[in-house]
Amino acid sequence: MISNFKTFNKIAILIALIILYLVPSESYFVPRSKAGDEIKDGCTRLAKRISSSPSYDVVKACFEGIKYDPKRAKQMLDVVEGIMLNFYIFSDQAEEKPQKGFSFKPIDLKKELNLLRNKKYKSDFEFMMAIRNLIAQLKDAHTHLNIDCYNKFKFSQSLTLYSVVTSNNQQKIKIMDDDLEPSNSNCEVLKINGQDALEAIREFANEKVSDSRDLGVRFNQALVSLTMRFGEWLVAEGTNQFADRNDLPETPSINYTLLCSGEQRHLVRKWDITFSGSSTDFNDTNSYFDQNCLPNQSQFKKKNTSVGLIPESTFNQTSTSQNNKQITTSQVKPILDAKDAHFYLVGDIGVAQITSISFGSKTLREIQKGFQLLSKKKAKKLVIDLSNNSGGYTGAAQTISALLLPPNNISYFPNDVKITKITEHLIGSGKSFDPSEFSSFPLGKNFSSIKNFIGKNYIKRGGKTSSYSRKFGIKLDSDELKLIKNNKKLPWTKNNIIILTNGYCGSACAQLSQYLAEIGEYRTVTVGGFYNTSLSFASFTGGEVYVYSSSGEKIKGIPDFPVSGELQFTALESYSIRKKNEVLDFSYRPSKYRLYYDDKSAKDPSLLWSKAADF
Ligand SMILES: *[C@@H]1O[C@H](CO)[C@@H](O)[C@H](O)[C@H]1NC(C)=O
Ligand SMILES: *[C@@H]1O[C@H](CO)[C@@H](O)[C@H](O)[C@H]1NC(C)=O
Ligand SMILES: *[C@@H]1O[C@H](CO)[C@@H](O)[C@H](O)[C@H]1NC(C)=O
Ligand SMILES: *[C@@H]1O[C@H](CO)[C@@H](O)[C@H](O)[C@H]1NC(C)=O
Ligand SMILES: *[C@@H]1O[C@H](CO)[C@@H](O)[C@H](O)[C@H]1NC(C)=O
Ligand SMILES: *[C@@H]1O[C@H](CO)[C@@H](O)[C@H](O)[C@H]1NC(C)=O
Ligand SMILES: *[C@@H]1O[C@H](CO)[C@@H](O)[C@H](O)[C@H]1NC(C)=O
Ligand SMILES: *[C@@H]1O[C@H](CO)[C@@H](O)[C@H](O)[C@H]1NC(C)=O
Ligand SMILES: CC(=O)N[C@H]1CO[C@H](CO)[C@@H](O)[C@@H]1O
Repeated sequence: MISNFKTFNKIAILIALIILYLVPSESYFVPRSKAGDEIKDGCTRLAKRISSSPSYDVVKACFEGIKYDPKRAKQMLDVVEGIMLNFYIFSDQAEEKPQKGFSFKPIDLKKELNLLRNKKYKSDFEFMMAIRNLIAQLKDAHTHLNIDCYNKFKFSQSLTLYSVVTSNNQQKIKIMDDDLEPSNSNCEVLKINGQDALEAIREFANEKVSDSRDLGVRFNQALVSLTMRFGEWLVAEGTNQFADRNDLPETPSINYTLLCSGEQRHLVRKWDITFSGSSTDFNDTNSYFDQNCLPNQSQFKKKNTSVGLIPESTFNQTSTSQNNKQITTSQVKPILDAKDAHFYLVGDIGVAQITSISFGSKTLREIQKGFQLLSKKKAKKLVIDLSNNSGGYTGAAQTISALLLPPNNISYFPNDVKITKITEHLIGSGKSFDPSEFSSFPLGKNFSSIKNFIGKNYIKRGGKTSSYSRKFGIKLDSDELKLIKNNKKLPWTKNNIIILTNGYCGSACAQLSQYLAEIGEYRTVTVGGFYNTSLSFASFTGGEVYVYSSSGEKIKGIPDFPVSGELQFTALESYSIRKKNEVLDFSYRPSKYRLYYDDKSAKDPSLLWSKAADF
């Protein structure tokens, strides 16, 4: 077997070499001056290993072999500048200093993009990552630039990390499960690459995680979160970011110093690399580039709207680890399961655990039934666990708010959109921004005309004055309105409803939790984060999110997306109702009460429900 494999390998190498020497230097190919008969083209080496786990060095060599093309780079910068300055609702706000409690750098996008324009790059990879990282520094989970060429690999340490606060208030990093060496599970991590482990994760969360403007929430996302699926706790997709990465890591391996049952040991762990690109049908840099980096022309769709609304959660919540966990607390009694909403009784406490907001009217009816069942079973309190919830439809968030809060309440925060020469043309019936889908705020009337919707609202932020539309709400559909109308009043009030999150309750989930906290005055509890440091109960509220991509529609005035990939961005912003001019994304709202994980609750989060109910 082994010798067969070797022979095969040699033949393949030989063929590849012949091709290399026959093909004159191609535009994407960077010749290297290494001597010997080793294959010089990184992507050729990668092609041989693509279906097993390719090595870190080979992936890196393939990426770095793709030549920097000033023309393509200029087009990419023009796309990002055009989209971000015209559509990105926070382009001015991002320049302002963060409110106390948040942690991010103010960014002048135009200035930063100009700096990137004037820099020299060794490769296309270096350039594309620089622009991707600039967008990531906004710390807005709704807004990111994905480059298929370099973001179609998953780099995994094959282990999950978590953090506990011990009974004597020490915060520690630990390994939850090690898929390769199970004997490392439950060990404490003392050091990572020689640095204090807690400090290393904090630094990683600060620099590399962009899911929240709150560092404590980013810290939670750097570590593992469990989410409920099919009656089991699974690793929530998008968590465990320190050990599961989408960008090429800085080093080929990570060196952990572990403390296992009183013994210190070192673990040097390489990245397990898998590829999910559009095609494995490549055999050198040139063909890798054509297959995985260039836009796929046949995918261009013919639609009316220029930018596609993504009402759905963009984060899949699927398992990345085989180590599923059952709910161990015997006192948890399932009441009803409705897609991503699970209803339980824990003693006399009702629990609604909601892990997404991507609900249609059928699921919303089930959710309504879940609340009613808990009421029928005489639940004395209601804990709404919104941890690990990346959102979904704003209409569903409004409907759930309306089911819980007293009737005749407006159930949404007002929004607006940026008005520029380019966006103005996209406002109208059947277009990207359709005023007939919106109602005026606070009166809830229809907008009489496009001009009426656009209004004359100039707001100064970050030293710049820009124009914004009138404030508006997003209309509910007839099913949602019917559901609310026929809702039977629930027995709980702000004195016995508690919202629990790990801070990662984003988008439509943030709309829901922040509305319930602000208008319903519900109590909020968060878990995780840093010891003795307050933590936001919601992140990236946004309003609505749009994408500009290589496979979507074109926008007049913005160049085509030059590579296969997408730029996703926040297009609508939501405002507080009580503090009229406060933009929710930039308003630091920590939870009133705090919980920390211990060894048991990190592995079975249902243990937190009765603790949260005690506040
Ligand atoms: C590489 O791909 C090209 C185009 O598909 C093909 O013509 C060539 O034979 C391939 N070379 C090898 C070594 O597979
Ligand atoms: C791992 O780190 C420890 C100290 O933190 C060091 O002694 C050891 O040599 C390192 N191992 C490798 C392979 O880098
Ligand atoms: C999210 O993950 C954390 C950490 O494992 C857990 O405590 C929390 O309860 C989870 N929440 C949901 C809704 O899955
Ligand atoms: C391009 O897109 C079409 C349609 O989605 C698909 O059939 C085809 O395989 C794609 N080609 C590549 C190279 O990804
Ligand atoms: C495109 O817009 C026109 C005019 O607004 C409309 O009549 C047509 O049905 C739309 N087409 C699609 C595919 O939505
Ligand atoms: C999410 O999962 C669905 C079904 O499992 C799949 O079709 C879809 O491509 C996934 N989306 C992402 C962004 O991974
Ligand atoms: C407001 O607009 C909706 C369409 O979105 C329409 O059905 C409704 O009749 C309008 N209401 C008034 C008062 O014009
Ligand atoms: C918690 O932080 C406060 C200041 O923010 C400090 O006064 C207090 O001593 C801290 N408590 C513990 C137990 O570390
Ligand atoms: C927006 C709005 O009208 N909110 C109200 C909802 O109901 C509560 C309690 O009745 C009021 O305090 C809010 O002002």
